[in-house]
Amino acid sequence: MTTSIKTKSYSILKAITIASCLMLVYSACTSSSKVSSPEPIYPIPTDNQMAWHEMEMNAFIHFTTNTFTNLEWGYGDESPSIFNPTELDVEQWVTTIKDAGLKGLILTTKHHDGFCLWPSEYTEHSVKNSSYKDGEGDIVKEVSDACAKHGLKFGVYLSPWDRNRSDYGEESYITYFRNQLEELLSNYGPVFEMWFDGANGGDGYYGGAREARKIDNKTYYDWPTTIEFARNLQPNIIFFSDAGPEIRWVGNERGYVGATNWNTITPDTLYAGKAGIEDLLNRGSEDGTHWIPGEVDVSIRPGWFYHAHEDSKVKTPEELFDIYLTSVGRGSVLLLNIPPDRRGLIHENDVKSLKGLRSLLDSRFAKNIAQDAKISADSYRGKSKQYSPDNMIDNDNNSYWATDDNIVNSSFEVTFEKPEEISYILLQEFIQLGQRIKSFNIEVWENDNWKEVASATTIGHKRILKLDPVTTNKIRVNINDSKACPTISNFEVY
Ligand code: FUL
Repeated sequence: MTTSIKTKSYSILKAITIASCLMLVYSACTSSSKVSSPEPIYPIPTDNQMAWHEMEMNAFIHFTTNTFTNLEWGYGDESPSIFNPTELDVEQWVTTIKDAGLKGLILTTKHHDGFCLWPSEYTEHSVKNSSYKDGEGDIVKEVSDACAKHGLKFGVYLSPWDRNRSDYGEESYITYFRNQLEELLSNYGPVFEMWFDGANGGDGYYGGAREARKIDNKTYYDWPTTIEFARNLQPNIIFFSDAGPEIRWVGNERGYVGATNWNTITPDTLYAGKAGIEDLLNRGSEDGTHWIPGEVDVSIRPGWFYHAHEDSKVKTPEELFDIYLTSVGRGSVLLLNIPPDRRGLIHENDVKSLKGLRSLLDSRFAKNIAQDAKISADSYRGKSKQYSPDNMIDNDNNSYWATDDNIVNSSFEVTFEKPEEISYILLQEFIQLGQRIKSFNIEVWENDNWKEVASATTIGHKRILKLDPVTTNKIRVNINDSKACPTISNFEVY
């Protein structure tokens, strides 16, 4: 009896000891509390920039007297009375845009011709002297209200260059410009983005002077003061211009950012309208001092404004899909221009293309086969579950795979239950800790060997690689170089 009690207590003790050891080993392997998160690699995005990255696709709306004169750049002498959309329906704009999956809308409240889509109290050159609603209309209000109603974010384009104003080029015009900004940023609800165009072509009507005027792009607008003024009115606003401060142009209007696309750039010597910086803007700089990501602005038609003769030249769904790959698929945001016609409607051909784009996106990215695959990595940070490769397929962009600090090249692998045909690979970096990855490649398992099917440089918010379709049961992603330990939040395969 005594012996058996002793034996029993010994066994219990042994079991407890083994269990404690196992728990210790387990917690050493999985505990997250002991493993610190990677240090950020600066610069990093602000919360407002992060929200903008996540929008991915927005609409640009170009609408002014040009729609009625067939011009791209109005001279500034157009009579407001010619602005007469007879069937204007902003609900149609907003629902078309929303159904295509775009998240925001930026409206040209005033283009270079100076005509204002809202009844500004500082000029007569506006809707208040147009035929639209007998001068009682306010298109900025209609559009911002429709955006709020349908859950699209609303943004504003206000052309700095004004070919109508007699005082363009003088100090008083800057006051006029800021007064208009104040109206736009005070009376139309939240504004997520402000678009400052770098175009300053020179000649114009200028209140009847009809001459060429030159301003110094670098100093005339005093951007820092204007931006601070605007930010006081809309604390969450972000500013686009050639040179930022929050979003940069990508150096072309044809629909692509660089295949190498750093969200970082050094803005010291940049300013809106500066010539010769297109390549730099297209790629960004690996060692840039500021987070200023690129936005790809491109029109669904050849022109920015509606012209009936371009009805047959609307980009096809396939062309728009390619633009999606070279903008969103390279870590940028797509700003797709969809200009309303003279009726005040988005033309049927444009609606058709947008629907087509939506169905291509839905069908080509229908089923992420990485989701049900097994994933493993040759290393992960402190062997902590918090940084395990599973975080890349957990549908949660706030969790990520990371390696130890000293490891800047590392691989991960996904294995499918059965061979699958794959055409697209999608990766996302956890950019809240900075953009890190400099080069990576993709291999598939074929005839008992790894075969490279793609190689690329940067990832950023999102990278989509289109492959020649290949059938395989295993994919390996090799991160070959990174500024610091890589952090990847999402991996998808289609
Ligand atoms: C350019 C402008 O000159 C075009 O008319 C258009 O507004 C485009 C988005 O930006 O610089």
